[in-house]
Amino acid sequence: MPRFLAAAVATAGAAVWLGSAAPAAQQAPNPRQQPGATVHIFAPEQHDLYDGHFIMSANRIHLIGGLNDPEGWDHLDNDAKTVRPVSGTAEIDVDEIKNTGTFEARLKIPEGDLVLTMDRWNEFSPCQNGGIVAYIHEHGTDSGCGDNNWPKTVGFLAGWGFGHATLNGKPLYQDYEMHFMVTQGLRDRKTLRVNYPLAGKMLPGGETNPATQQIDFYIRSPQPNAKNRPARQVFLHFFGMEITWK
Ligand SMILES: [Cu+2]
Repeated sequence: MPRFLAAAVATAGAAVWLGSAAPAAQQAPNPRQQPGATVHIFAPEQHDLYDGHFIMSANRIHLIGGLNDPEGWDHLDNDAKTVRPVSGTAEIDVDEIKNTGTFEARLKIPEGDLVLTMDRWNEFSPCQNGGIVAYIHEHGTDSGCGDNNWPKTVGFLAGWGFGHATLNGKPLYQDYEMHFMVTQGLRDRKTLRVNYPLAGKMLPGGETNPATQQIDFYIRSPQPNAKNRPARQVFLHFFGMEITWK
């Protein structure tokens, strides 16, 4: 039984056993089953024709901050103060079932030609389902998957692993952690701001705009640095405002 189905059955069983004495809030968050959701869709693996093969291009890429920012930077930059457009694309061609395939971004940044390449997919947490997963809720404080650096959102496709970067053909980063996620819109299409945490948030679906779609991706050092946000020595972070499914 796929892991998500097993978790759902276990959760349902626990709810029955506990009866009406157990409020829904006490159930462990399930990244595929959000309490209060009014749309239910089938998981990818519940479709006869699901082939697990996602081919996507990401465009309108933006870099947050810069390569050589002095310590104390904010590379989440929800206010979009240090965001700049860069030319180039991110190309994804993966098998979500087998956890194989490629992620590569080729970008022109102020310092030159930057290439980010995923070298091996890796599951850092069970919700990542082998390193590549489709159709889960991620991030926020209650999605059941990921940290709260981003709002809770539907991840149409996400991948985690280790990769490297080159700048003008020379090694820049090696064996760094990488993550990409194609999600509902987190950034306003005009201001590029992330409205998170949202003051006076009333609704459970997270601080996203499901009328838009985008990608975030980063390469980050294993070395921490508490003065930076996120608290890493390196956290090179991009987002893209256009996604093409092929
Ligand atoms: Cu993510």
